[in-house]
Amino acid sequence: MAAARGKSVHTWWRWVRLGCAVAATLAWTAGCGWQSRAVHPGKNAAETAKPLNQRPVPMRVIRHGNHVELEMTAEETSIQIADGVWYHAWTFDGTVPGPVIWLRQGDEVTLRLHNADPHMAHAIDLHAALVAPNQAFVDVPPGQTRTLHFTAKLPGVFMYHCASQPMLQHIGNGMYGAVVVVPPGGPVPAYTLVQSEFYRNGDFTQMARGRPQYVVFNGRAFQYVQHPLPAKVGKPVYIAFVNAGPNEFAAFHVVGTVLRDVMPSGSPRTHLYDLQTYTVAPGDGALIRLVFDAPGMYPFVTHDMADMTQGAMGMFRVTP
Ligand SMILES: [Cu+2]
Repeated sequence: MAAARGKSVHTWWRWVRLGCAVAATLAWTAGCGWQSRAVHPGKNAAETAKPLNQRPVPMRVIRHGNHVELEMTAEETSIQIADGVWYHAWTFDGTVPGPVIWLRQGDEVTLRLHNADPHMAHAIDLHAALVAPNQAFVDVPPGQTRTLHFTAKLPGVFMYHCASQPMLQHIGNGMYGAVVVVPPGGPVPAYTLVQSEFYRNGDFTQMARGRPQYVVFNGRAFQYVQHPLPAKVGKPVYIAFVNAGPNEFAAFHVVGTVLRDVMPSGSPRTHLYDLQTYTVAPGDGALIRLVFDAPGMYPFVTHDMADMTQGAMGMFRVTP
């Protein structure tokens, strides 16, 4: 039995090595040099003479009872998206994805967004906020700060992202993250996974055509193959999953088990039980309960094989 499991993992590792090779080849052959006529994208990394690499400024969180004050910073920072591959990213707080915003249902939130990027305006759109977007999700010019207020009325697993135009480019360059709103007595997820894509040199042509160079969990290809996520036999593990896109659908699947309980958008009002694979559209999320029956290594992937091969694969290491 142990030998059979060993063989299975060996097979998946061969997939990973093949995936890395294919991704490298695609990266090398990808084209560039096209500008959209429908929208006017900013310069991509290859066109910028001296890309900024601003120091990450961590999110500031101050909580008084159910009043939560958040301070976030839009900035340009270089990040590592695969082994030896750096990307000139547009970010919230210097990381991709941006920080997870943890809230309790009913929290009154004040969010100050400071735009430290000298090149362009940025904005923030939080799917957890039920507000008028033309009032709340407005552009913040370079060097300025804007404040928005919302109440976390609904529990769930939500996306946030930059709302400045062209949004495809701002999200494609790294401006997104997860908001997790936990209801009273609700489970707190052990892991947050954000699926997203990177396009070669931030090239807008490739973004518009939907041809990613890498598809990743939490900003870096295959990172959880190299550093598996721990879990225990028989102990439920809750995953807050967000698909930031900007283009690819996620087909979340865990090899060797089923998704025992899926709450679409993380809403506790809907439960789907014992699914083999669950589709998460760009801009959506889910709260997923897993239970592992035996110790071993369990790959988690998007079952879109092209996307998996480009980096959207990780491992759970399950112990007794
Ligand atoms: Cu932006």
